[in-house]
Amino acid sequence: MRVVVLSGGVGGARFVQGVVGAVPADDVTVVGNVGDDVEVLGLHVSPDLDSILYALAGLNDEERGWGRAGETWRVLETVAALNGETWFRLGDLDLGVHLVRTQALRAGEPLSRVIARIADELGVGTRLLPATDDRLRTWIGTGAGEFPFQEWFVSRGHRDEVDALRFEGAETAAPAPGVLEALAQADLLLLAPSNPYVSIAPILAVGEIRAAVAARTVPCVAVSPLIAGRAVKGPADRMLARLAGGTSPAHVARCYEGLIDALVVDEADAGDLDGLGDVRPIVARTLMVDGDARRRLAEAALGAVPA
Ligand code: FO1
Repeated sequence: MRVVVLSGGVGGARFVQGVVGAVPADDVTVVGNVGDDVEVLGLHVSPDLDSILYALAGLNDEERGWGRAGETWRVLETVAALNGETWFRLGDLDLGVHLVRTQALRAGEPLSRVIARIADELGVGTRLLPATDDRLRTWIGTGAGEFPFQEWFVSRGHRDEVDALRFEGAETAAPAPGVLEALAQADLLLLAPSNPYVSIAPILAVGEIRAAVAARTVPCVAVSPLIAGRAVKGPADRMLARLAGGTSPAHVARCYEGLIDALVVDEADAGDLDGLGDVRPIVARTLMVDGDARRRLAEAALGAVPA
């Protein structure tokens, strides 16, 4: 069964691990968010793509959720001693990837090719594609002003309530090579349990990707990132409450109106399924504590396609 997963970073990466545990790795294509990408210390950082790469390569730091296990911070210490930019913490192991990526991008290589090369070197057998090779950046509109995503998320600790989102560059962004082909050939589309507003929406902001998902002839299943109306980590619940008017499964489903056929919800939300309309609920345990839990969650979503 060929599967395409649209995914953000940390939670999405854990879900992708589960999908790869449930179907052969080379049947899976992951389309990752680049709206979080940021230039730090002159380097191009792709946090969500890297979280997925590190998770699939078994190099990720489970506890922190982002970056590499066994990370050290010697370079950052030097940067700090020199009064350089340290608000976005780049570890020594992580920096190697940013150096290689930035050099390749400056030499004119598209991001999709650089990511494919890095994935190959890390022994990742799953195809990981950025949503687009074009510049697409998420901006967060708040009462305190509009901020680039990472400035709001990391530097301001996502404390400001979000009033609006803007995906700079999305109007003209083209899907990265392979994205539309993968969507056309898939037997199942999955939306990972990532933040609908800042992880999945920037992918769907690429017009041709959204149109391909809307025109699908195969099931599309989203996995809710909320458990009992709360985010496991991060601002998804606050954003849903403010922007969608609530945190029930129906509010999550409404973020994907016309795009999904089923929504995987946690057992804790099984009593709160009103208002889903045509969207079929699939009740499962969605907390991805370990490899088994991730695979079981993936299997629940994959079950939307009859074997
Ligand atoms: N998140 C933080 O909260 N603080 C950081 O300093 C930070 C650095 C960082 C470096 C590389 C990377 O790939 C991710 C990093 N993240 C950091 C996580 C990142 O901001 C978020 O995981 C995503 O952008 C949200 O999906």
